Amino acid sequence: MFELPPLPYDDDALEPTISADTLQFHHDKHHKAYIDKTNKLAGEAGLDGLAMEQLVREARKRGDTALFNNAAQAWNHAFFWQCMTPDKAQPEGDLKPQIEQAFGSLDAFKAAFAKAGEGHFASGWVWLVTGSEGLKVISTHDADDTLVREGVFPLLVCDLWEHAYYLDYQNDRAAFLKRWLDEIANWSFAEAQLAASNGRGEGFRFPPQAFTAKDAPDTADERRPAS
Ligand code: MN3
Repeated sequence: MFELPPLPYDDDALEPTISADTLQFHHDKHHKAYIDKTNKLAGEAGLDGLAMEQLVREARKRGDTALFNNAAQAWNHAFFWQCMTPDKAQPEGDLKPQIEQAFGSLDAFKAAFAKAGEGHFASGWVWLVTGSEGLKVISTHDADDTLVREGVFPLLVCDLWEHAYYLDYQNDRAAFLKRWLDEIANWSFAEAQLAASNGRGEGFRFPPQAFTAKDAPDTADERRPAS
């Protein structure tokens, strides 16, 4: 059985960019519902005991859309919480030059990310990923995620579902994305993911390691892009 991982900060830690109300609803209601449905559907499918990453891939392989949607959303949200921080910072380390190489500058990256997020029709996610072609921005629809994409390793994601921003920004997704990038994007998490994609350190896995260190990952290979 999967448990709802707690937020890695207080409900009001991301204010005013994201209100405590939004974060509470988003985490305590939406994310919890995905976890609960995943547990129910995984049990019915005879897939108890798999890691969340394996479950997402198995559900996709079987064409079990309901299980895929809930398990992928359970994973995506756990990853998304890590992609935000109240500790303002700028990209450093290897991340900074790689962003500059791929996009020209940090501002150009932000513009590309915001444009992809704004232009994405309806619900989904906008990602910064790395792979054999270097850093790229992609968007995925609904629950779809990077776990089922060969050779793609996620560094950062922003939730484009209306529940992520509607209470605070109403229909202004562009304003949400701009402030998200400028004020709360977690560059040090993205940098740790980038290092993990190169075999240095542990990449994100469900549940986040701070939540249950005892559930240590079994293999390191699964987290790396199949380049
Ligand atoms: Mn959401």
